[in-house]
Amino acid sequence: MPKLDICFSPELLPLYDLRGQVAVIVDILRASSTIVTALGEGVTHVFPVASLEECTAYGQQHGCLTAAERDGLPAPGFDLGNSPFGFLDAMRPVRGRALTISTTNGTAALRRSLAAAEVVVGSFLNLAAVANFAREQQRDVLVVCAGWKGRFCLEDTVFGGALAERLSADFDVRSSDATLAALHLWEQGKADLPAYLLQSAHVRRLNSLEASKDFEFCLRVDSYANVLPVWREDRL
Ligand code: 3SL
Repeated sequence: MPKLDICFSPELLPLYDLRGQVAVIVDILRASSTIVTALGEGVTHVFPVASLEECTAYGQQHGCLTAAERDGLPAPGFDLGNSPFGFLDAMRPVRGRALTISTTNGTAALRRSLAAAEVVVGSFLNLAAVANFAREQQRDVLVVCAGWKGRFCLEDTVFGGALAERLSADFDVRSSDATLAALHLWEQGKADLPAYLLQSAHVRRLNSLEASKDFEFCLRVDSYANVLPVWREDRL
């Protein structure tokens, strides 16, 4: 039976061998949720990049939309920040456009995970799509939590628990302490996810930046149940 494990921070990635595995990159608040929303709203493909310089260069090279965030705020000089609502604005339709995006933690975590056999982006919004893909692949899965500047983030780990619960019939979710811990956290929070995650550091950070509506949006389980960002060549 394949195994599901959880890496609590990209800083811990050197402890894992990603080769042959499915890496699920998770930055619930907000990069992975925003990427899923962008594709769900008709963006054709996404170039996730680590640096702002690459974001500018991809934007010019591909003539695509650019989105960038640093420390929770939109980085100056780009079309969009990292709010999923940037892709839901009827005044600025995104359907049919390509996108390049750079965020503090999420896109950097993705770029650090490319040794995996398959790299996908996970969020509560597309939990079903990620679970279905993992079942089809029948490979070990590593949930890579983007965290915050190398530190543990509650919401990313709680997502790991939600995915482990969905896959518990088909995957070994009991042999890693990290997965067991995530399952416990999910069990604590699942009845009322917004209330449970209100205590997390990044929610407090977003609230201070007046981005609390993003927080509620990012917790809508399976609202883009068929959207699966999969890494192919240089894009999702
Ligand atoms: O660090 C990231 O990747 C972002 O998702 C953080 S924020 O939610 O935009 O502050």
